[in-house]
Amino acid sequence: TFNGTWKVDRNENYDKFMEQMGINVMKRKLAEHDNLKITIEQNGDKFHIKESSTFRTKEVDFTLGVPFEYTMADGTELSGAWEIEGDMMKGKFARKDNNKVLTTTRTLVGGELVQTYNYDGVDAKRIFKKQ
Ligand code: MYR
Repeated sequence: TFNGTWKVDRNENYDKFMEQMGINVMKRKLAEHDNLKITIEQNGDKFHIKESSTFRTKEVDFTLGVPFEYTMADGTELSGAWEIEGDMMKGKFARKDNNKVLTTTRTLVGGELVQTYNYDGVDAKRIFKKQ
């Protein structure tokens, strides 16, 4: 189960990913150490997510397979949906400003939550530990 509170522990290639997203170097430096914490509550195919970081706190509700809107910390707006395939959450979102696709997955690996990101040919990971 993905349920619980997860605190980011480390990032892989996140700076390059953010650069590809067009985020400037000052924001990237701050985002690399944003202390992101996500609380996931899944009930059937409905999810309630609480996100908190040095940038903001935010709550998001979605249903698997149903498109919703999400605004990133820098204001970039995305639209898309999460699905579950096997043990993996798979998200496919499009930026509203340029229609380019951002894909993301969540899996549990050795008690850690691994979130992958792909945008425009660049992959990154953020790895979270359970609190
Ligand atoms: C959630 O499940 O946490 C809420 C919905 C997430 C939507 C997609 C997440 C993409 C976040 C991209 C951040 C990239 C920063 C450059």
